Amino acid sequence: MKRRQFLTSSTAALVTTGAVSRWPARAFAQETAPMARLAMPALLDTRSTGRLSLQAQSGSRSFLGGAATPTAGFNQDYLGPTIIVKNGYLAAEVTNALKSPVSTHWHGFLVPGEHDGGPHLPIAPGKSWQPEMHVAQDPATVWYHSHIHERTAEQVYFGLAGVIHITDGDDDARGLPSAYGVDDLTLVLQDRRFDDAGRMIYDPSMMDVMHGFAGNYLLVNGQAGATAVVPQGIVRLRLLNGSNARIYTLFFGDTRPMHLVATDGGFLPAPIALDRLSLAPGERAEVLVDMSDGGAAVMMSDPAQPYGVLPFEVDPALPVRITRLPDKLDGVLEDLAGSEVQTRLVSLDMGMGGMMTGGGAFAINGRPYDMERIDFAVAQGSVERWRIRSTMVAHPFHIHGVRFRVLSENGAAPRPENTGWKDTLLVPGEAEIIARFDQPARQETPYMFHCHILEHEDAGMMGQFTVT
Ligand SMILES: [Cu+2]
Repeated sequence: MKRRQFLTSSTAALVTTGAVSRWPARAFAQETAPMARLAMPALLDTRSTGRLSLQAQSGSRSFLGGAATPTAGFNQDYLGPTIIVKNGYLAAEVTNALKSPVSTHWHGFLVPGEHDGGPHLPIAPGKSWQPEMHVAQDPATVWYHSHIHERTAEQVYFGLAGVIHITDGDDDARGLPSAYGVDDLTLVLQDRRFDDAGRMIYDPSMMDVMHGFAGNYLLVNGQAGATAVVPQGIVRLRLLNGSNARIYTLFFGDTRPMHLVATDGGFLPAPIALDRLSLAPGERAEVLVDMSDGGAAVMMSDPAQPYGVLPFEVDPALPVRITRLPDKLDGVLEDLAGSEVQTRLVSLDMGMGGMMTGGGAFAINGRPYDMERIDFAVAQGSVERWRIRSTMVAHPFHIHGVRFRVLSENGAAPRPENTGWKDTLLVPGEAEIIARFDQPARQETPYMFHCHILEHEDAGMMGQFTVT
């Protein structure tokens, strides 16, 4: 099979790099039909009710057409619905129908610690959690996932995650595609490991914990080998890296650009044309892609060792709503530099020495995560500058309860895709960020700050702080 055929075929979801190249490439190709059409997650629109109801439940799914695998999801077998939210009152109810505790962290929501859904807010089996929230933030693509300490990696891996669109209904005025699943696609990128029988497995070795658990297949919205079918115009892709550890460097095989319009925390002031887009675990990006040439295109990852992520096909029968790229957007990037009252160093530590003596291998500032220890207190409403330093590998760094700006990356100006509002940032080396901590978090329900490689986070590369 020629490389080009491989990359554009229905087995394009196979990740071919590294130790997994022994995988029988076409074992499940027949079951994943040649033109399986990519489906969107179900919609859960809260805009008229101000309410949402989620149930964490067990399920099973045959991802590759082979054996079925036990899974978990919110309201469904694997992953959860895409929740549409507008600013205002939002009453959530999350019920746990699983046999172990789960939580629901709203990653990107700017809500108080008591509503944040972190490790201090477990939902016991058979119980429910009812946070009554007030959403007041810019439109953005955020997400939700379980966040039980030492179990986050496994719970997210088997499906306890979903996407949230915060919307103000003004995307028509912005000239942005907004028809869900037609010209506005939600794409959850996850690599997963499958055994020879097609069962999804999670059995991290010590090396997997060191590097983060990587899969040998790529799923988009829980589907392997599917093709996105889009109208012959401008298409919006809301990308979430929902993988445990894999970092994508996305590009199109025919080199067509991606026009970045939003980062984790909201819109940019204007689109930024990118040939490549890095997306680390936890990060989101919204890009516009021009499909008006009617040609097929393949989104790929890793220019050095390319593999297919998602093929696109144009269906001329689909309604075309947007035919030109917007020149400007209305994202406002507040310049916080100079107003900081505190500077902190956050060292994301990973050392073999600690591992050999048992404990301490994964830590922040030398201390592994301890639920009973508050690492520091931030004054509510104050601006702080944090210098983030990665050891051994590039770690994606996430802070709960805030959005931040990137001041520098390795001493230079931030890369174009990191110039907007962020809540998760890949740090290869050192970066400086700045944020205003507006939301409160008490000692009982502090905010987390951590590496978003889920195996690192579970192993202790996490800390917690209050905002009072
Ligand atoms: Cu890490």
